[in-house]
Amino acid sequence: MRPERNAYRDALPLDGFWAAASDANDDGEMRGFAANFIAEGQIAVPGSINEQWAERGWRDCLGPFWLRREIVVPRGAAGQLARLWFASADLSARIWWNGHLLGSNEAPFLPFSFDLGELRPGTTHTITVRLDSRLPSNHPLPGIESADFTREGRGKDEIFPPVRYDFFPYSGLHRTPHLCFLPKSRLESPHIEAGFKDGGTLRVRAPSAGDGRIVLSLLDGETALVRAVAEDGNFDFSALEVEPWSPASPKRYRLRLELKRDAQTLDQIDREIGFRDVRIQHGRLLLNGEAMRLKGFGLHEDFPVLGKGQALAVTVKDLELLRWCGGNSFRTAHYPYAEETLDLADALGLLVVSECASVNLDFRRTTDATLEQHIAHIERLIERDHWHPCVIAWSLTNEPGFLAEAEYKQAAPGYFAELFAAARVLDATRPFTAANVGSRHGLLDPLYAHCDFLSLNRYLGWYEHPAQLDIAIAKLRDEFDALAAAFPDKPIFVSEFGADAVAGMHSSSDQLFSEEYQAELIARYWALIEGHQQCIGGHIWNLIDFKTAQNFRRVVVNHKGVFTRSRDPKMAAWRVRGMWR
Ligand code: GCB
Repeated sequence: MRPERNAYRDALPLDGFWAAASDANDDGEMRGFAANFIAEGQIAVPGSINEQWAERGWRDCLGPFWLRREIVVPRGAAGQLARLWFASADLSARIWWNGHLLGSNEAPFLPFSFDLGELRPGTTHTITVRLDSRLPSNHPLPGIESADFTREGRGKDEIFPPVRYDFFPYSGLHRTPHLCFLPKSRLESPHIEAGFKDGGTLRVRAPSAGDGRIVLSLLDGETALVRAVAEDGNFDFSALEVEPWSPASPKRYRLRLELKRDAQTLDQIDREIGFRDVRIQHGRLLLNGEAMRLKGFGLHEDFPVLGKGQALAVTVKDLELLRWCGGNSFRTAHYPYAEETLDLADALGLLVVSECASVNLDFRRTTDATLEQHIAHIERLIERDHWHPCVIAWSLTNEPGFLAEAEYKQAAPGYFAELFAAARVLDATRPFTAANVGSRHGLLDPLYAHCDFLSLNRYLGWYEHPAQLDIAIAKLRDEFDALAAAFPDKPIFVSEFGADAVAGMHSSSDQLFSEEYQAELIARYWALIEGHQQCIGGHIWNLIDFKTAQNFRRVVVNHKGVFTRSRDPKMAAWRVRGMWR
């Protein structure tokens, strides 16, 4: 559960400079780095290490890297439980406390924590982190091994650093870790479902450690709309007189949970919640009963120097650019974003398709353990984000496959069936989807049977039929019609479409990489999306140019942004603004 600061709990941010060392031979653990290592210099947290130390040869390295810092326990810690909390440690990590292994984490971009017991104020402790971005090839976010390149008949260095996905595999403590101080009798992570059906509905399950009763208050500013007590922490309300949350009016209320014993309050946590209903009905996406069209973008967490390191100013800037274009939604392609991004989306009324870190699932390598891990990551994602009103759907994976049609159709259906079934148990209030790619797997991807709405990543006019927009649009229209006939109740959503454009490159005719062609392709797709009765919208790929691994298809960045990496508009941004506002 994310750190919170109030009269009962506190949290010490662990941002700042961390001592760093490389481990090129991957023998740091053997050499006792967990207890101590000779620092080569300092790395700033939050931040990716790759760009900070590019000059030392760290840019294209996947790790392992070692980071270490000391902390002095503050005076408020007396009598409290200390919990070391990482908002994420990417892409995987092992953590030591004073040289003792606390544990490891292999879920990229998700939080995890370790309970440390009570710490004596004034004592000094050391936190050591070993980061490693070399994920195994049977991970839900599969890594790539040189044997894979050989089998695929490709040069080992064709993509460098070697990854399956089209974003740079930045390593780092990308979000500020915290040392949290919690009351020993305390609340644990609550489950909160706020819906809207004939008024507000609210279901809360608030577990606690230590006895006491749980008091729930629903506050609108200073006014308490509801106040209720439960020994077991279970609450269910309906017909609450609340305003629904929507893009037009993202009204939020404060949900306060308190743990009390007699007249004494032992703990408190607050959440800004919103009441809304999302459902798929008759081929439409309904928000509070009204049909919604999703207009927006796929994004990335990416900025020069910071890499994937969090900076709230960049978060604000990016969501403001999205709104400037007239967008109402985005997908957290291709991994869970920082929790603050969702806080901001809640406040701005933006709709979010939240995606698990899973791209190009490699069914030649998946095992039972892959599926188990994938489900565990989805569980952690849903636990973290389920209470945000902005999250309207879960995307379980992006472009699974990497196989020819026949092999894929054999390996994938069983995996999908179990994945979706397990996910649906975790959240019955939102639709589930996953993004499929092109026509690699024939017209009827087995993925579709499990999706509540179909998410299509389509690059006709770019990777297929380049510079031939008439053919591209006609083919896409045929595909929409065929899918609508095959799945009359499932809305179609174009989860990615776009074209690369190099800012400043112009052409008077259809020319790949020109700003004109990018703008034209987007406008032609949008006309099709808007005009099709079963299409609920689309997300342009991408809002902003983003850095990728090195390969001959990319000039440093993927240029499909309608803004450059420094956030300046290309022609397409103005065109989209004209279309959407
Ligand atoms: C896709 C992927 C995305 C890529 C994009 C592209 O289908 O989902 O990660 O960046 O295509 O530009 O190739």
